Formats: sequence, C-alpha cells, structure tokens
Amino acid sequence: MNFIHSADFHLYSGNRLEDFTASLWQIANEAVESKCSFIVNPGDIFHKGTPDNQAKTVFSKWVAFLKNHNIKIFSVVGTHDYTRESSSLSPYKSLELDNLVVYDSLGIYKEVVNNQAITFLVIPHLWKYTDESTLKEIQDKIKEFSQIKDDSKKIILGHFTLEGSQVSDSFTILKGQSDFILNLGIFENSGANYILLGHIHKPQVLTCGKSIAHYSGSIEHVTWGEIKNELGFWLVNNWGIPEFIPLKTRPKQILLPEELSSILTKNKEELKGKLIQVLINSTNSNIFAEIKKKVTDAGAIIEVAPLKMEKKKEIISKEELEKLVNDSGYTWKEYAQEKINSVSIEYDKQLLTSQFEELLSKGKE
Ligand SMILES: [Mn+2]
Repeated sequence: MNFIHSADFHLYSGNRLEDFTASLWQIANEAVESKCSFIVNPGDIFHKGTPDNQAKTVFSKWVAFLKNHNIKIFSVVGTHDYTRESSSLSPYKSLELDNLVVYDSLGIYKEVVNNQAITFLVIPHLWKYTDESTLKEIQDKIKEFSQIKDDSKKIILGHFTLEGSQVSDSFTILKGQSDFILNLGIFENSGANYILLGHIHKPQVLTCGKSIAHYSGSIEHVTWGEIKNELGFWLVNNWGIPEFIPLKTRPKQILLPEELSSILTKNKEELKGKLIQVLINSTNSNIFAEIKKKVTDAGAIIEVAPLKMEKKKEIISKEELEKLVNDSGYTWKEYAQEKINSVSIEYDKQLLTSQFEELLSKGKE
C-alpha cells in the first residue's frame, strides 16, 4: 500500500491560488500514478478559518478527483483552519464523504483502507496549547496508542512545532520558545510506524532515538520569507521509508529597484514567468506604480507568461535599519533575535524570522 503525506496547502484566493492549485494537482497526479490508496494532510488545508469560495472550489474539485480514483484523504485541523467556533473543515466533516475524513480533536482513530487497518493518533491544532493539562492529555493518548497491539499500521498525524525543527535555513526552534512545542522524545515508545506533521513550512526529517518525524512543508511559498525553502511532499511506497518528491513551482526573485532596472535593460527575458518582488524603501504609492509600469512596459513578458508583482509591504531603508541597529547597541543578529522574541505567537515569530532573514541579507550587501 502506498500513500502521500502533504500538509500546509494554505488555499486562499488572496495568495496566488493558481500556483497553489498547480501544486495540488501535481500531488493528485502523483497519487494516481503511484497507485496511492490515501493522502494524509496534517493541517492547514485552508489559509483562513473561513475560506473563500475560490479556495473551497479548488479543494472540492481535488477531493472529487481523488474520490473518482478511489483515493482517501485523512485531514487534520491546523492553525489556519481553526476558529474558536468551528473550522474551515467543519462543513466537509458534516458532508460525511466516503473519501474525506476530517479530524478536529485529539484522539485515536481506527480506519480501514483497502482492507488494511490503520490506527491514527491525531494531534490537531489545540486551542489551549499552553495548558499543562493538554500536554498530560497528549502523553496519555500516546500511552494508550502504544498499548494497541494489533495488525494495524500506526500513524501519528500532528499539527504542531517540534523542538529542533527548522523554520528556515538560519532559524531553529529551541526549547522554551512560546507556542505549542513538543519534544520528539515524548513519542519514543509510541510504537508509531510514522510521525507525519504539518505546521512548519520547510520540509525536514527529525530524529530522536527510535522516533522519526517528517514535515512535508508547504506546497507553495506562503510568504516571501519562505522562498529559499524547497517544496515537495513525501511519497511512501509499500510502507517503506518516505521519499521526497519535489514540486515544480513558479521561480521567485527578490530585487532592489536598481537590480530590476538593470535586468529590464539587459535581459528582460530572464523575468519570464517569474514572481518578482521589488523592495522599495518608500511608502509612496507613486513609486510603486512607477516600478510596476516599468515592468508592464516590458510588454512581451506579460504576454508570454504572466509576470506578477506582489505589492511589497512597507519596508524601511537599509540606512534607516542600520541606524536603528547601531543606536540599539546590538549586533544585527541580536537585534533580529530581540525583535523576534518580542512577539508572542509562534506563527508570527516564524514570519518575522523569515522577514528578518531577508532584511539582514539585503542589509549586509
Ligand atoms: Mn501552515
């Protein structure tokens, strides 16, 4: 039996939905070609707890296609799917579809797929994650899970941060940082065949003793801070070791206005089909419009393949940032760390980290 592990779809009409959709279909096609019986998604199918119709349509078509190919989906409510009253997946759960299973609470679930018994231990996004009792509850479930001695395959599906996981090349989650962070060590005697996770957008494998955990990462870059992350998903053949299958995604490039000008003059073909972000150190919308016009005036690029420009968030100039850092008496690294530590929500922390990475690399030039 074969299956795919892919998390963090982040479907949202406001963020390059066609690019995310393209990734989704690569996964579906691979699932069919590799004769997968099911796909697991440990969280964040949608970017919003109340997803828009476009995003819902994309997902619904995907589910229908997989249904026609007799491929089941096991999904978990993630941070982004979650709202206090319900979740983006609640309507799907209510439909009781044959091929889409929605897990929205901590628990052990027994399933049968093509005559193969599978036991899932599911740890979705949990609202009261700071609660000591939540950790106790999870530990009790792991114990209960470990005591199941039957012929079923045992899979842990979770949407949380593991201590030691890498958000980006230069940022690793350490113990004691806020958010719902678990140590892989707690799964040591779980007896799980696989620990398949969502939440961290960089694909990676973490090990601790007998425990091996996989993050699939996201299916497209959700933020600009993530653009260095490789993109793909895990394919498991015949209950073997997961194999990383890369996704073909739109190339992206961050440019300073002068770099853009240079490319437009020398080799505008280079921009074809790329997603470009131009860093402008001004909030003046005229300047943004002027840059956009320059790109649009290159005409042929847009005609051959759409060149998109995402509106850049306000960003301070290199000089201003240097002054801020110098005045603070910190080194660049300390300054960035200080800013990152000042936010309390882990996801914001990750985004800020990614943004800082970008700022710092530009700042050093
Ligand atoms: Mn996510």
